[in-house]
Amino acid sequence: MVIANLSLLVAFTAITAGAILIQHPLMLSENLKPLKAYRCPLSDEKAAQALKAWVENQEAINQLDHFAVDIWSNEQYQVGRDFDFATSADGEFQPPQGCRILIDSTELSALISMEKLAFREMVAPDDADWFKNYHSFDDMTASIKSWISGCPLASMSSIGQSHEGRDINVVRFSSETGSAAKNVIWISGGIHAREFISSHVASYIIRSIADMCNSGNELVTEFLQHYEFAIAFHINPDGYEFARTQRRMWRKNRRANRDRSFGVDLNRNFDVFWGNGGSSRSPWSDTYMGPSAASEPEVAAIQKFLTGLIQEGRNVTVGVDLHSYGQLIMRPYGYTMDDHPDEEYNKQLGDSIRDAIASHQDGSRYKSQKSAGLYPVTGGFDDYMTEKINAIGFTWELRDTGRYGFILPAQYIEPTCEEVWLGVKAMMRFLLDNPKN
Ligand code: 0X9
Ligand code: ZN
Repeated sequence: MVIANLSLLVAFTAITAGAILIQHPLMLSENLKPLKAYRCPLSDEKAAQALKAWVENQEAINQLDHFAVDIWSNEQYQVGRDFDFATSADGEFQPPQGCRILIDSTELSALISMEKLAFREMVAPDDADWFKNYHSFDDMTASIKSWISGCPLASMSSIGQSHEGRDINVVRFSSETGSAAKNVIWISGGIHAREFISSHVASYIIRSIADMCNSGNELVTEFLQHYEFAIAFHINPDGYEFARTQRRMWRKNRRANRDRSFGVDLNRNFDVFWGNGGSSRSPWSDTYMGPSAASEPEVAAIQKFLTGLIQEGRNVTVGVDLHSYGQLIMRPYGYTMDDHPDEEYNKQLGDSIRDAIASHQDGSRYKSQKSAGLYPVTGGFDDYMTEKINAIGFTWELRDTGRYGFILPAQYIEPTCEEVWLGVKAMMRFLLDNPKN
């Protein structure tokens, strides 16, 4: 889970030789400073309000001083939920009442160090250990090219570039015959930089479908008679590379904002009810909506690609946007708890994905729910899919539920990929058995 990065508000001003430098202490050494994570159960309204007041006060302190608080949960303080945050503050720091340490600083630093070691650029694309490691954007892109190279149904193309000029790549699997020429399933990973597992799961899905070209797979073969896959494995590559090499908890893209802050939350920038709640106008916020709807090149590229499909007469049936963490299969809507007209169908599909994930031998328990049930947002990719593309816009929050949070140790990459692949297969089966049109 999310969200707002109050640490970004920790700007301090130094006056050096007449020049004013605004710096964020974490920019200098975030990965060197010990971080620890806390969990605060919001057992009743009083506890929720007390925590909200504490965070708001902390925000004020952050602007003046040095306690960096990085919120991992959302800022809606719902009773019955947990509120998770990390801080690099030292011994003087007093957590709010009722909060307990979720991951202590020794463990969190060890996890980050171990994760750095798990980035193996030298693992060959066909190595059985590929999914036991994390990978840079370039390494992942090269590996995917290699996996699909022998598969005539597959192609990879760039639909646009990020702020820093990296490609937003889409891998398409299409038999281009019959109704497959009409229906498209979209899957994306990496929209939030620090959610490393999401792009790896997207890569696993690509590899599993590509494997069909070598070994054959009845379900995939049948599915591709009726549907095309379009899989964008890394839609925020700049953010990912920044999180990977400089600030592990980075969430947004890397737009240079006017006020010297950086980044827009791409999952608040889509042209759907943009700026109408659940996002921030402050460029320092981790949920900054951006200067205008679809202002970000990454978002504009995706919207152009998807609307282009519609103009070609294609039908985008399902859009899945992969995130972490929380283990949730979330269906429309994301901005309101109102039922979608196809709520029954969407719920059945979501529930079947949840059940398939749990059926894996190490399968995790996911919850199937509406996206707005987590918290309502506007400008989200899921609602863009639902409202503007007429697809079922899903958000899947992958492992875990907070034990490791965003820093999911590398040994869990493979089981997470495997269980989610079972979910994707259940989705294929469901769509074949219950065609929408
Ligand atoms: O806040 C988000 O963008 C998603 N959670 S995350 O922790 N991965 O950042 C949840 C988005 C759910 N979608 C909507 N409520 N529309
Ligand atoms: Zn996310």
